[in-house]
Amino acid sequence: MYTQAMDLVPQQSESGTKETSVDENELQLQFDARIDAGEFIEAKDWMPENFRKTLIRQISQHAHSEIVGMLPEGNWVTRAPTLKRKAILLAKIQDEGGHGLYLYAAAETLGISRDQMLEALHSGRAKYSSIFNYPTLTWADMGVIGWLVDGAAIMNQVPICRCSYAPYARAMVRICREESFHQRQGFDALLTMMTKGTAGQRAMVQDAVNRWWWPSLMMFGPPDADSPNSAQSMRWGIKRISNDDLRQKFIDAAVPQSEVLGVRLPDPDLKWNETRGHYDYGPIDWKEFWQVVGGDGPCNRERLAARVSAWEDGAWVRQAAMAYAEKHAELQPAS
Ligand code: BYC
Repeated sequence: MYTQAMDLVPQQSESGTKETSVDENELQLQFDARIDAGEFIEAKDWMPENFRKTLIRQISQHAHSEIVGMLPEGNWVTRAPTLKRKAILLAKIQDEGGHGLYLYAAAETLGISRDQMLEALHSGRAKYSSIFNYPTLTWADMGVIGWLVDGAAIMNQVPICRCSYAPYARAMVRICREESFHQRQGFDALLTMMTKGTAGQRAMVQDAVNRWWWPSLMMFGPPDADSPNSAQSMRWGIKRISNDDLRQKFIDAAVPQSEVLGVRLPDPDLKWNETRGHYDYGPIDWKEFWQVVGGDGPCNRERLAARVSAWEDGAWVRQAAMAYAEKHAELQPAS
C-alpha cells in the first residue's frame, strides 16, 4: 500500500526510538489551536508528520486520478460526433492534465518529488479513483462521465477548497471552476441526445446511466463506518464533509437532474423520504468497490499499462529538457 511506502523517515534518537521533544509538544499544541481556529497551514509552517503523510496520500491519489481519468475519455477523441463535441472533449481532457499538474505541484510542497509519486503509481502501490477502471463503451459514456462523474467530483471537491492545507485548497479553487464546466458539457450532450436524438440514442444514454450510476456513488469512498482515514482527516480539516454525507448530497442533486434528462436511475429503492428530507437509496456493492480499488476492476491493468508506456515513451522528452536546461545554465554569464 502506498500509504506505507510513502512514509517519510521518522526522526529517531540514537537509541532508535522516536523522540518527541518538549518543543515539538509545544508546536503540536500551537498547530492544534490553529486548526481549531480554522486557520490555513502553509507549506513552510510546522505540521505533524502524520498530517503531512495524510496530505501526500490524498493529494497524490487525487493527482493520479486526474491523469488516469484522461484515458477513458481519450478513447473517444477520434470518434466524437461533431467538431464542436470533439473540441469540447479535447479541452476537457487538457484541463484534466492541468489539474494533475496543479495537484502534483501541491503535493511537492510537502517534500515528495513528482518522480516518487509517479513511481508509486506505476508500480501499482498508489491508488487512483476507482471510477476510471470502468470502460467507456459508447459516446453516451462521455456525457454521463461529465454529468455523473464530474458531478460527483465537484460535490467531493468543493469542500476541499476549504481544506486546512492552503496549497491544496488554492489548487482546488481553480480545479472546481473548470469542473463545473465539465459537468455542464456532459449534461448538455445528454440533453441533446435525449431531446433531439433517435430512440437508439436515447437507449444508449439510458444504458450508459445504468452502467455508471453505482460506480459514481462509490467515488465518495467507503461508508463512514468503514472509512479508516475519515475521523482524523475531519479532525485536521482536510476533509470537511464525510463520505456518506457527500454521497447523499450527490444523490439528492442527481435525482431531479435525471428527471429533466428523462432517464431512469437504476435503483428500485430510490425514493424521497419526507422525514429525512433526503432520497433513500438501495445497497451499494462494496465488494465490487474493494475489488476495483484492489486492482481487479474491468480496466485496472489497461489503465496502468497506458500510464507506464506514456512514461517510458516520454523518456527522451525528459532527457532533452534536462540537456537543454544544463546547456542553458552553462551559457549563463557567471555573476
Ligand atoms: N477510489 O478512509 P477512506 C476527477 C481508498 S478525479 C479508490 O474513506 P479518505 C476526474 C482510500 O484512499 C476525482 N480508492 O479514505 C478526473 C483509502 O485507502 P488508502 C478524484 C478509494 O482518503 C478526470 C481507503 O479507500 N477525487 O474528478 O479519507 C476526469 C479507505 O477510504 C476511493 C479525489 O481524489 C475511491 N473512490 O477518503 C473526470 C478527491 N475511495 O489511501 C473526473 C480527493 C476511498 O488509505 N480525495 N479509497 O490506502 C478524497 O476526497 C478522499 O481521499 C476520498 C477517500 C473521499 C476519495
